[in-house]
Amino acid sequence: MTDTLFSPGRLGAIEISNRLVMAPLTRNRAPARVPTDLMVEYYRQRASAGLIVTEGTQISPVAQGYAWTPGIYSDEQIAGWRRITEAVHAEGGKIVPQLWHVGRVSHPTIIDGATPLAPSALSAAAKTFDGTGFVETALPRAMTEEDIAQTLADYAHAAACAKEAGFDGVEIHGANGYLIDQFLRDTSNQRTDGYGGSIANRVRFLTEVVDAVTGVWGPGRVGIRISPFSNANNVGLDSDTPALFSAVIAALNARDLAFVHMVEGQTGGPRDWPAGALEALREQIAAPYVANNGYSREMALETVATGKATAVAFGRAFIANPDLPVRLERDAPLNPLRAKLLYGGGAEGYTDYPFL
Ligand code: 8OZ
Repeated sequence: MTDTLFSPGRLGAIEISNRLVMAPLTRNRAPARVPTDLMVEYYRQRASAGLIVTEGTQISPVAQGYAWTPGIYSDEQIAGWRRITEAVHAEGGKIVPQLWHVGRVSHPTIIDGATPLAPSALSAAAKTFDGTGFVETALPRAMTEEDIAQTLADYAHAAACAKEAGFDGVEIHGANGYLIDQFLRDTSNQRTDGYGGSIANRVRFLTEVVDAVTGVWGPGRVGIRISPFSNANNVGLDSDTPALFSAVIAALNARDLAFVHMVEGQTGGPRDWPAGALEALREQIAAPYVANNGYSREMALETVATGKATAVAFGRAFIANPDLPVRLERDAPLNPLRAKLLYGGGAEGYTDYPFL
Protein backbone atom coordinates (compact mmCIF):
# COMPACT_ATOMS: atom_id res chain seq x y z
CA MET A 1 0.00 0.00 0.00
CA THR A 2 1.31 3.44 -0.85
CA ASP A 3 1.52 5.90 2.02
CA THR A 4 -0.54 9.00 1.55
CA LEU A 5 -0.73 12.26 3.45
CA PHE A 6 -3.91 10.96 5.05
CA SER A 7 -2.91 7.43 5.99
CA PRO A 8 -1.94 6.43 9.52
CA GLY A 9 1.72 5.91 10.29
CA ARG A 10 4.37 6.13 12.97
CA LEU A 11 7.01 8.56 14.06
CA GLY A 12 9.19 6.18 16.05
CA ALA A 13 6.99 4.88 18.84
CA ILE A 14 4.36 7.59 18.29
CA GLU A 15 1.39 6.36 16.23
CA ILE A 16 -0.14 9.07 14.11
CA SER A 17 -3.53 9.04 12.38
CA ASN A 18 -2.27 11.03 9.37
CA ARG A 19 0.98 12.56 8.10
CA LEU A 20 0.13 16.17 8.88
CA VAL A 21 2.14 17.66 11.72
CA MET A 22 1.22 20.97 13.30
CA ALA A 23 4.53 22.83 13.40
CA PRO A 24 5.72 24.58 16.57
CA LEU A 25 4.29 28.11 16.60
CA THR A 26 5.10 30.86 19.08
CA ARG A 27 1.89 32.70 20.01
CA ASN A 28 2.81 34.55 23.26
CA ARG A 29 -0.50 33.93 25.01
CA ALA A 30 0.81 32.71 28.37
CA PRO A 31 1.31 35.98 30.30
CA ALA A 32 2.22 34.13 33.52
CA ARG A 33 4.33 31.55 31.59
CA VAL A 34 1.64 28.97 32.42
CA PRO A 35 -0.75 27.42 29.86
CA THR A 36 -4.19 29.03 29.98
CA ASP A 37 -7.80 27.92 29.28
CA LEU A 38 -7.55 29.62 25.90
CA MET A 39 -4.51 27.52 25.01
CA VAL A 40 -6.43 24.35 25.95
CA GLU A 41 -9.12 25.37 23.45
CA TYR A 42 -6.59 26.29 20.74
CA TYR A 43 -4.80 22.94 20.85
CA ARG A 44 -8.04 20.97 21.25
CA GLN A 45 -9.32 22.58 18.05
CA ARG A 46 -6.23 21.37 16.17
CA ALA A 47 -6.21 17.78 17.50
CA SER A 48 -6.97 16.28 14.07
CA ALA A 49 -3.32 16.82 13.16
CA GLY A 50 -1.42 13.51 13.10
CA LEU A 51 0.89 15.15 15.63
CA ILE A 52 0.90 18.56 17.30
CA VAL A 53 4.27 20.02 18.19
CA THR A 54 3.53 22.76 20.70
CA GLU A 55 4.91 26.26 20.56
CA GLY A 56 8.47 26.59 21.85
CA THR A 57 8.33 26.04 25.61
CA GLN A 58 11.25 27.15 27.77
CA ILE A 59 12.95 24.49 29.87
CA SER A 60 13.93 26.91 32.67
CA PRO A 61 13.54 30.59 33.56
CA VAL A 62 16.81 31.64 31.88
CA ALA A 63 15.88 29.72 28.71
CA GLN A 64 13.15 32.25 27.85
CA GLY A 65 13.61 34.81 25.10
CA TYR A 66 10.27 36.51 24.58
CA ALA A 67 7.50 37.80 26.81
CA TRP A 68 4.51 35.54 27.52
CA THR A 69 5.86 32.22 26.25
CA PRO A 70 5.00 29.16 28.35
CA GLY A 71 7.47 27.06 30.31
CA ILE A 72 7.66 23.43 31.34
CA TYR A 73 9.62 23.35 34.57
CA SER A 74 7.16 24.11 37.43
CA ASP A 75 4.26 22.19 38.99
CA GLU A 76 1.83 24.88 37.86
CA GLN A 77 3.06 24.58 34.27
CA ILE A 78 2.81 20.76 34.39
CA ALA A 79 -0.79 21.06 35.58
CA GLY A 80 -1.58 23.53 32.78
CA TRP A 81 -0.03 21.34 30.08
CA ARG A 82 -1.81 18.29 31.49
CA ARG A 83 -5.14 19.93 30.68
CA ILE A 84 -3.92 20.44 27.10
CA THR A 85 -2.66 16.87 26.62
CA GLU A 86 -5.93 15.49 28.04
CA ALA A 87 -7.99 17.67 25.70
CA VAL A 88 -5.94 16.62 22.64
CA HIS A 89 -6.01 12.94 23.61
CA ALA A 90 -9.78 13.07 24.17
CA GLU A 91 -10.08 14.08 20.50
CA GLY A 92 -7.78 11.23 19.41
CA GLY A 93 -4.74 13.44 18.75
CA LYS A 94 -1.08 13.21 19.70
CA ILE A 95 1.02 16.03 21.13
CA VAL A 96 4.64 16.71 22.04
CA PRO A 97 6.05 19.92 23.55
CA GLN A 98 8.92 21.71 21.86
CA LEU A 99 11.68 21.99 24.48
CA TRP A 100 13.30 25.37 23.98
CA HIS A 101 16.35 27.25 25.21
CA VAL A 102 16.90 30.53 23.37
CA GLY A 103 20.50 31.06 24.54
CA ARG A 104 21.54 34.58 23.52
CA VAL A 105 18.23 35.53 21.89
CA SER A 106 16.99 37.20 25.05
CA HIS A 107 17.26 40.23 27.30
CA PRO A 108 17.54 40.67 31.10
CA THR A 109 14.09 42.28 31.26
CA ILE A 110 12.59 38.97 30.09
CA ILE A 111 14.56 36.70 32.44
CA ASP A 112 14.18 38.51 35.76
CA GLY A 113 17.41 40.48 35.40
CA ALA A 114 19.64 37.52 34.53
CA THR A 115 22.28 37.70 31.80
CA PRO A 116 21.44 35.48 28.80
CA LEU A 117 23.65 32.41 28.31
CA ALA A 118 25.42 31.39 25.10
CA PRO A 119 28.41 29.33 23.97
CA SER A 120 30.40 32.55 23.48
CA ALA A 121 29.92 36.17 24.59
CA LEU A 122 28.78 37.30 21.14
CA SER A 123 25.64 39.35 20.62
CA ALA A 124 22.97 37.92 18.33
CA ALA A 125 22.24 41.48 17.14
CA ALA A 126 18.68 40.28 16.67
CA LYS A 127 15.38 41.54 18.03
CA THR A 128 13.16 40.15 20.73
CA PHE A 129 9.87 41.23 22.32
CA ASP A 130 9.94 42.11 26.02
CA GLY A 131 6.23 42.73 26.58
CA THR A 132 6.35 46.45 25.82
CA GLY A 133 8.06 46.45 22.44
CA PHE A 134 10.89 45.07 20.32
CA VAL A 135 14.32 45.36 21.91
CA GLU A 136 17.81 44.47 20.75
CA THR A 137 18.98 41.16 22.22
CA ALA A 138 21.53 41.61 25.02
CA LEU A 139 25.20 40.61 25.13
CA PRO A 140 25.24 37.06 26.58
CA ARG A 141 27.66 35.48 29.00
CA ALA A 142 29.82 32.57 27.74
CA MET A 143 28.61 29.43 29.51
CA THR A 144 30.98 27.77 31.96
CA GLU A 145 31.21 23.97 32.17
CA GLU A 146 28.97 24.28 35.27
CA ASP A 147 26.41 26.27 33.25
CA ILE A 148 26.45 23.53 30.61
CA ALA A 149 25.95 20.80 33.22
CA GLN A 150 23.08 22.80 34.76
CA THR A 151 21.49 23.33 31.34
CA LEU A 152 21.63 19.59 30.57
CA ALA A 153 20.00 18.97 33.96
CA ASP A 154 17.35 21.55 33.03
CA TYR A 155 16.64 19.68 29.77
CA ALA A 156 16.27 16.41 31.69
CA HIS A 157 14.00 18.09 34.24
CA ALA A 158 11.80 19.62 31.52
CA ALA A 159 11.65 16.24 29.76
CA ALA A 160 10.47 14.66 33.02
CA CYS A 161 7.90 17.45 33.49
CA ALA A 162 6.63 16.73 29.95
CA LYS A 163 6.18 13.08 30.88
CA GLU A 164 4.28 14.04 34.00
CA ALA A 165 2.07 16.33 31.92
CA GLY A 166 0.98 13.40 29.75
CA PHE A 167 2.69 14.23 26.46
CA ASP A 168 3.42 11.52 23.85
CA GLY A 169 7.11 12.46 23.59
CA VAL A 170 9.06 15.67 23.06
CA GLU A 171 10.67 17.68 20.27
CA ILE A 172 14.04 19.29 21.01
CA HIS A 173 14.34 22.74 19.42
CA GLY A 174 17.70 22.56 17.68
CA ALA A 175 16.83 25.13 15.01
CA ASN A 176 16.55 28.82 14.23
CA GLY A 177 19.65 30.23 15.90
CA TYR A 178 18.70 29.32 19.47
CA LEU A 179 21.06 27.73 22.02
CA ILE A 180 21.71 24.35 20.39
CA ASP A 181 22.17 25.97 16.96
CA GLN A 182 24.48 28.56 18.59
CA PHE A 183 26.72 25.72 19.78
CA LEU A 184 26.71 24.09 16.33
CA ARG A 185 27.81 27.00 14.14
CA ASP A 186 31.24 28.56 13.98
CA THR A 187 29.58 31.97 13.61
CA SER A 188 28.27 31.86 17.19
CA ASN A 189 30.58 29.30 18.86
CA GLN A 190 34.15 30.48 19.38
CA ARG A 191 34.90 28.26 22.38
CA THR A 192 38.32 26.74 22.83
CA ASP A 193 37.24 23.91 25.17
CA GLY A 194 35.66 20.55 24.34
CA TYR A 195 32.43 22.27 23.15
CA GLY A 196 34.06 24.43 20.48
CA GLY A 197 36.53 24.37 17.60
CA SER A 198 36.14 21.17 15.60
CA ILE A 199 32.79 20.08 14.22
CA ALA A 200 32.84 17.09 16.59
CA ASN A 201 33.22 19.47 19.54
CA ARG A 202 30.48 21.82 18.33
CA VAL A 203 28.04 18.90 17.90
CA ARG A 204 28.78 17.67 21.44
CA PHE A 205 26.27 19.92 23.24
CA LEU A 206 23.45 18.77 20.92
CA THR A 207 24.26 15.09 21.52
CA GLU A 208 24.42 15.65 25.28
CA VAL A 209 21.00 17.31 25.18
CA VAL A 210 19.59 14.44 23.11
CA ASP A 211 21.08 11.92 25.55
CA ALA A 212 19.72 13.80 28.57
CA VAL A 213 16.22 13.86 27.07
CA THR A 214 16.20 10.29 25.71
CA GLY A 215 17.47 9.22 29.14
CA VAL A 216 14.07 10.34 30.42
CA TRP A 217 11.88 9.23 27.51
CA GLY A 218 13.62 6.16 26.12
CA PRO A 219 13.67 5.15 22.45
CA GLY A 220 11.32 6.43 19.75
CA ARG A 221 9.76 9.27 21.76
CA VAL A 222 12.21 12.13 21.17
CA GLY A 223 12.30 14.18 17.98
CA ILE A 224 14.49 17.11 17.04
CA ARG A 225 14.09 20.12 14.76
CA ILE A 226 17.04 21.52 12.83
CA SER A 227 17.40 24.31 10.24
CA PRO A 228 20.77 23.90 8.49
CA PHE A 229 20.21 26.55 5.79
CA SER A 230 18.42 29.14 7.90
CA ASN A 231 19.80 32.44 9.11
CA ALA A 232 17.00 32.85 11.67
CA ASN A 233 17.85 35.18 14.53
CA ASN A 234 20.85 36.38 12.58
CA VAL A 235 22.88 33.31 13.60
CA GLY A 236 24.82 33.22 10.34
CA LEU A 237 25.50 30.22 8.14
CA ASP A 238 28.27 27.90 9.27
CA SER A 239 31.44 28.02 7.15
CA ASP A 240 30.75 24.39 6.09
CA THR A 241 27.03 23.66 6.41
CA PRO A 242 27.14 20.26 4.61
CA ALA A 243 29.96 18.92 6.79
CA LEU A 244 28.48 20.31 10.02
CA PHE A 245 24.99 18.95 9.43
CA SER A 246 26.25 15.60 8.10
CA ALA A 247 27.99 15.26 11.48
CA VAL A 248 24.78 16.30 13.26
CA ILE A 249 22.80 13.69 11.34
CA ALA A 250 25.41 10.98 11.98
CA ALA A 251 25.17 11.72 15.71
CA LEU A 252 21.36 11.60 15.55
CA ASN A 253 21.47 8.34 13.57
CA ALA A 254 23.35 6.71 16.46
CA ARG A 255 20.32 7.45 18.69
CA ASP A 256 16.83 5.98 18.50
CA LEU A 257 14.75 9.05 17.72
CA ALA A 258 11.05 9.44 16.92
CA PHE A 259 11.79 11.82 14.06
CA VAL A 260 14.06 14.46 12.58
CA HIS A 261 12.18 17.60 11.60
CA MET A 262 13.96 19.93 9.21
CA VAL A 263 13.17 23.51 8.22
CA GLU A 264 13.97 23.48 4.52
CA GLY A 265 15.52 26.85 3.63
CA GLN A 266 14.97 30.14 5.45
CA THR A 267 12.62 29.76 8.41
CA GLY A 268 9.20 30.96 7.29
CA GLY A 269 10.83 32.31 4.14
CA PRO A 270 12.32 31.21 0.82
CA ARG A 271 13.03 27.53 0.17
CA ASP A 272 16.59 28.36 -0.87
CA TRP A 273 19.64 26.14 -0.45
CA PRO A 274 22.56 25.25 -2.69
CA ALA A 275 21.63 22.76 -5.44
CA GLY A 276 21.42 19.21 -4.12
CA ALA A 277 22.39 20.17 -0.56
CA LEU A 278 19.02 19.49 1.05
CA GLU A 279 18.59 16.12 -0.65
CA ALA A 280 22.14 15.16 0.34
CA LEU A 281 21.32 15.79 4.01
CA ARG A 282 17.84 14.30 3.92
CA GLU A 283 19.13 11.05 2.43
CA GLN A 284 21.47 10.59 5.42
CA ILE A 285 18.66 10.77 8.00
CA ALA A 286 17.81 7.34 9.47
CA ALA A 287 14.85 8.40 11.63
CA PRO A 288 11.39 9.19 10.22
CA TYR A 289 11.68 12.54 8.43
CA VAL A 290 9.28 15.44 9.00
CA ALA A 291 9.58 18.02 6.21
CA ASN A 292 8.71 21.66 6.79
CA ASN A 293 8.61 25.11 5.27
CA GLY A 294 6.33 26.51 2.62
CA TYR A 295 4.74 23.24 1.51
CA SER A 296 1.64 23.43 -0.67
CA ARG A 297 -0.97 20.66 -0.64
CA GLU A 298 0.47 19.24 -3.87
CA MET A 299 4.03 19.28 -2.58
CA ALA A 300 2.99 17.56 0.65
CA LEU A 301 1.01 14.87 -1.20
CA GLU A 302 3.96 14.17 -3.48
CA THR A 303 6.57 14.21 -0.71
CA VAL A 304 4.77 11.58 1.36
CA ALA A 305 3.63 9.45 -1.61
CA THR A 306 7.21 9.20 -2.91
CA GLY A 307 8.56 8.36 0.54
CA LYS A 308 10.78 11.46 0.73
CA ALA A 309 9.21 12.24 4.10
CA THR A 310 7.11 10.36 6.64
CA ALA A 311 5.14 13.51 7.44
CA VAL A 312 4.92 17.19 6.54
CA ALA A 313 4.64 19.98 9.10
CA PHE A 314 2.44 23.00 8.40
CA GLY A 315 2.65 26.15 10.51
CA ARG A 316 0.69 29.18 9.37
CA ALA A 317 -1.95 27.03 7.62
CA PHE A 318 -2.68 25.29 10.94
CA ILE A 319 -3.06 28.63 12.71
CA ALA A 320 -5.74 29.75 10.27
CA ASN A 321 -7.34 26.32 9.76
CA PRO A 322 -7.95 24.28 12.90
CA ASP A 323 -9.35 21.49 10.68
CA LEU A 324 -6.50 21.60 8.15
CA PRO A 325 -6.33 17.78 7.59
CA VAL A 326 -9.94 17.50 6.42
CA ARG A 327 -9.59 20.63 4.29
CA LEU A 328 -6.50 19.24 2.55
CA GLU A 329 -8.13 15.83 2.10
CA ARG A 330 -11.19 17.42 0.43
CA ASP A 331 -9.10 20.06 -1.34
CA ALA A 332 -11.35 22.63 0.36
CA PRO A 333 -10.50 26.35 0.50
CA LEU A 334 -8.26 27.55 3.33
CA ASN A 335 -8.96 30.45 5.67
CA PRO A 336 -6.49 33.32 5.22
CA LEU A 337 -4.09 34.08 8.07
CA ARG A 338 -4.60 37.28 10.04
CA ALA A 339 -0.89 37.93 10.59
CA LYS A 340 -1.37 40.99 12.83
CA LEU A 341 -2.88 38.68 15.47
CA LEU A 342 -0.03 36.13 15.58
CA TYR A 343 1.74 37.22 18.76
CA GLY A 344 0.08 38.07 22.06
CA GLY A 345 -3.54 39.05 22.67
CA GLY A 346 -6.50 36.77 23.28
CA ALA A 347 -9.03 34.67 21.38
CA GLU A 348 -9.08 36.91 18.32
CA GLY A 349 -6.84 35.44 15.63
CA TYR A 350 -6.27 32.43 17.89
CA THR A 351 -9.36 30.31 18.61
CA ASP A 352 -11.84 32.12 16.32
CA TYR A 353 -10.77 30.69 12.94
CA PRO A 354 -13.79 28.86 11.47
CA PHE A 355 -14.03 25.12 10.81
CA LEU A 356 -15.46 23.96 7.47
C1 8OZ B 1 8.54 33.49 15.98
C2 8OZ B 1 8.58 34.40 17.03
C3 8OZ B 1 9.26 34.07 18.17
C4 8OZ B 1 9.90 32.85 18.28
C5 8OZ B 1 11.35 30.06 16.23
C6 8OZ B 1 10.44 29.91 18.44
O1 8OZ B 1 11.62 30.75 15.25
C7 8OZ B 1 10.56 30.62 17.34
C8 8OZ B 1 9.88 31.94 17.22
C9 8OZ B 1 9.18 32.28 16.07
O2 8OZ B 1 11.76 28.90 16.33
